[in-house]
Amino acid sequence: MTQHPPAERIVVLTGAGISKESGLETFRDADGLWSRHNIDDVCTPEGFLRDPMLVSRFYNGRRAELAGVEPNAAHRALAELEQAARDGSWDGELLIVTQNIDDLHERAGSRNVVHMHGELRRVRCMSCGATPECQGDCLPQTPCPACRHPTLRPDIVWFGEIPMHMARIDAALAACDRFVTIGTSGTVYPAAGFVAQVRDHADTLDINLEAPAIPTLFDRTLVGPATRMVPRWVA
Ligand code: BV8
Repeated sequence: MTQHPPAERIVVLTGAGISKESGLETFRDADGLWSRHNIDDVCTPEGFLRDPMLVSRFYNGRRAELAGVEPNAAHRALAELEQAARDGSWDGELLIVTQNIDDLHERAGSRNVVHMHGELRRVRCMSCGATPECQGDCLPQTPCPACRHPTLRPDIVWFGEIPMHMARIDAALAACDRFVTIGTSGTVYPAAGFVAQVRDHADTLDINLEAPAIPTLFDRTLVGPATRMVPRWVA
């Protein structure tokens, strides 16, 4: 029997704003991470080469924070929508492409999640390429569990590095009929360019505390906190 494509194929792009009400900081809000950390020092490969201890401490601190927070109603609403597709009560397909490196989507129950900027809960060995889980601190001298070399780095995409899973993301964007952005300032590429990539074939919606910088980019906008607006959109 031919497999009919689902009635709706939705791609959701999330940014730091979806995790804000869980207690994690955003980047570009007034009190955000970039108000206290210099991007070049902590979010570039050059910064890591210059001072691996500073960068390791930056990510160790965010990993420690992550252990103390929980998914919120926005993460849970997306997980429930995916569950509806799995149990057949919704004839659709949902892929979450996240710029976030936290694991709150997964802890809310989402399985179709692509981390295009990497994940806090993993590190990467620059000698053997292993990407072991990392629950606690990882320091420049921490030996890789696979090859024992002290050459671990955060498994994170820094500025100037190529985002992960781009082929899968581009294929999903080309096939989607609805594209929703949640809690992102739309300032970092290539993620910020996704809406332009889909506008000719998908309905586009932005969910954010503020109206989008270029409102004409989206067919619709829902302005308000993610924990209120995402469950309303999913319902
Ligand atoms: C690449 C690491 C090539 C993880 C991050 C000149 C022009 C255009 C582009 C460039 C340029 N020069 C350089 C570039 C490329 C560069 C770039 O885009 N620079 C920008 C700054 C101009 N990009 C890159 O280098 C990327 N790589 O381009 O490689 C390539 C591309 C494709 C294919 C092959 C090769 C790599 C970018 C990744 C950098 N890594 N972080 C980490 O430390 O977390 S970026 C960082 O910004 C985070 O990943 C974050 O996710 C991302 C985006 O930020 P947001 O998530 O949007 O967060 P922000 O704070 O900005 O906004 C929060 C929003 O939430 C706000 O709108 C707020 O209103 C809202 N909000 C707050 N509270 C709530 C809420 N919304 C709802 N409810 C709430 N309660």
